[in-house]
Amino acid sequence: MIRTRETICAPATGAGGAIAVIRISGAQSISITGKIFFPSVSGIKLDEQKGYSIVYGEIRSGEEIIDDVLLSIFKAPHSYTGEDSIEISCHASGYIQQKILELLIRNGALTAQPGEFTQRAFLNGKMDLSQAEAVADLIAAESGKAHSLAINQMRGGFSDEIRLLRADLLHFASLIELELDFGEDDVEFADRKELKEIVQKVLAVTKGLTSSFSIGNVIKNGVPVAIAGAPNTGKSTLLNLLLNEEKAIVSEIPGTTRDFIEDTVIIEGVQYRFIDTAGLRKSNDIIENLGIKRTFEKIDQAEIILLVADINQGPVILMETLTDIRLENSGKDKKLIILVNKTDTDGGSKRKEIEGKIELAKNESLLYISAKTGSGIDELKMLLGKISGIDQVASENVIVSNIRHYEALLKVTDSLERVLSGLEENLPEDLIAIDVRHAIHYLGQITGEITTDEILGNIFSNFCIGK
Ligand SMILES: Nc1nc2c(ncn2[C@@H]2O[C@H](COP(=O)(O)OP(=O)(O)OP(=O)(O)O)[C@@H](O)[C@H]2O)c(=O)[nH]1
Ligand SMILES: [Mg+2]
Repeated sequence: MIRTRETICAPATGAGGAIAVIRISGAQSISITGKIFFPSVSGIKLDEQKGYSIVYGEIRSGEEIIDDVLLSIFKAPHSYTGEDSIEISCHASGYIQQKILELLIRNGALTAQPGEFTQRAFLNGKMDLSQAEAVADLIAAESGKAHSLAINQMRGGFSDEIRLLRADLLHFASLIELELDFGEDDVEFADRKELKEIVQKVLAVTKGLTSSFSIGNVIKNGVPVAIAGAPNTGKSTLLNLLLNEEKAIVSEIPGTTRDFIEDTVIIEGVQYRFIDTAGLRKSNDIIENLGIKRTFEKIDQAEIILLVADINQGPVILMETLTDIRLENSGKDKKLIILVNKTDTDGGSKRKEIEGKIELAKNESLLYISAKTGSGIDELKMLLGKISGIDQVASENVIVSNIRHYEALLKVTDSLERVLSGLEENLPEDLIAIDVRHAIHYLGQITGEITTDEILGNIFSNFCIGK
């Protein structure tokens, strides 16, 4: 059930810090707060305050002084939710916050559900649904790129794009439905060529958007990079170097890493998820074999594979491992970076043996590195940025990063492809009109022009309390 009349309250800040903010929103915000707040300048009345004003005073529970606080007052519709709202800035003690919330509730406010403030902002037309979702992404953003993606979406970049498409399709629908009204007379108001052009134009955009999802998804969740290779080649040493932390155990005993080890790090504004795996070899050890099985699973889930080899093993062994990985990768076309490691142990002769012996496919690159000294690691970081494709993403590009939007756009594309083939096969207008209506419907789901309580419930229940 979506509630809209009640006045709600919740802490808006997380644990830690000196000051906490408690938020109240709804028609009774000011009167409820007025019952527990005592201004330091007597005679000040909360309900006479203008929006955007700040009042200093005490929160009291009967005779007991709970805290010295500042109230920020917002008047409908000029607030985040569009309703009258108050933010109480108090000291960040858990006791104080609990006490203030209790007092608010005792005076008629209800505890806010996760995302309820943002849900109200949406219901009151302060933002559309995709903008509301971007608020959650913004809070969760861990890297510069994820942040700019969320900010762009929150400011309506994505919504504008969707609205333009929807307007084009509504225009299309009006043309074709006009014909329907005159169905008997067999008139054709709409020029078929023009109709086709509209659909082709919209299709091109929706296809572009859906294909941007793979990049949007990795920007949001981090680019998964598997570190694989034969035992003892220096995979864990490389992981530790990239993370700048002694995360994985390193030893000269082959088969040290058995289970995979995973952690994230941000390089040049992009989040990567590096996954160190068990060394690949034929083994009779049950546990090691389980680890190797997991290595293949991790390779499967990765966008990029770092294949680590020991320069001292020479080209023959390197080709063998490479062949195995290529076999695993066939048909998947993941990007592969071959890292010939331990170059610090080579005077140059080993490198000469390898150079020119390995033919690289188009999705493959090769670098000489030393995980011990760090040589070649800057080149590796640059290469990662380049081949993940994220470097090329300009901040003004509209990119889909939300799976709900992605799924809706797939349905739009599907419907439009049916429209196009309908036009080509000269199907009757009423059949074509149905698919156009579907496409419009799914576009409307993204921005929330069309929505259900269930969709809203799913979206906002994933928010944090107080947002
Ligand atoms: N000289 C040199 N030694 C290295 C380098 N990288 C790793 N080593 C050494 O190689 C040995 C194996 O390193 P690890 O990082 O444990 O290798 P691994 O690939 O994770 O090995 P497994 O987990 O057993 O598959 C250790 O003794 C490391 O100190 C390097 O660049 N140069
Ligand atoms: Mg290891």
